[in-house]
Amino acid sequence: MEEGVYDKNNIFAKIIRGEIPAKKVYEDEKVLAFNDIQPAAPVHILVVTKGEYVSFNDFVQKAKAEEVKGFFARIQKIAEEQGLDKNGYRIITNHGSDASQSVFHFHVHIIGGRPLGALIPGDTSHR
Ligand code: DGP
Repeated sequence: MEEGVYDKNNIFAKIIRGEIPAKKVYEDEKVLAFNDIQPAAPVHILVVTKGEYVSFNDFVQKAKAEEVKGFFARIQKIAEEQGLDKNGYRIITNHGSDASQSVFHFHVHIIGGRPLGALIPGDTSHR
């Protein structure tokens, strides 16, 4: 894939269009949240924009401030609704190859439901 070019046939675009099933957690006109197919923890939700952004960079550079704020405010609400506030949770977004981004439609992982350990596997510096 050419870097920075949005592919309308990426897997999350297909989930948004209803062409591929997903276990939806939340949906409105701008945001969709669904369970990750390979959960890393008891709660592992992907929150995606309905707007066509390749990654975090693309989203922050192109989306209006209101959309950026609304997206992150929604992540907080979903985490709260999942009961993650009390014990904590982690949000992750992977941009590009060093971060192993594998789906090129901007998304944030909400991960929680157990102690999550090191920030990066094998790295004990944040324990
Ligand atoms: P990332 O590395 O940040 O691009 O993570 C992409 C995530 O998407 C990864 O945790 C697995 C998940 N995923 C990939 N394909 C599907 C799918 O078809 N359905 C669901 N629910 N999740 C998927």
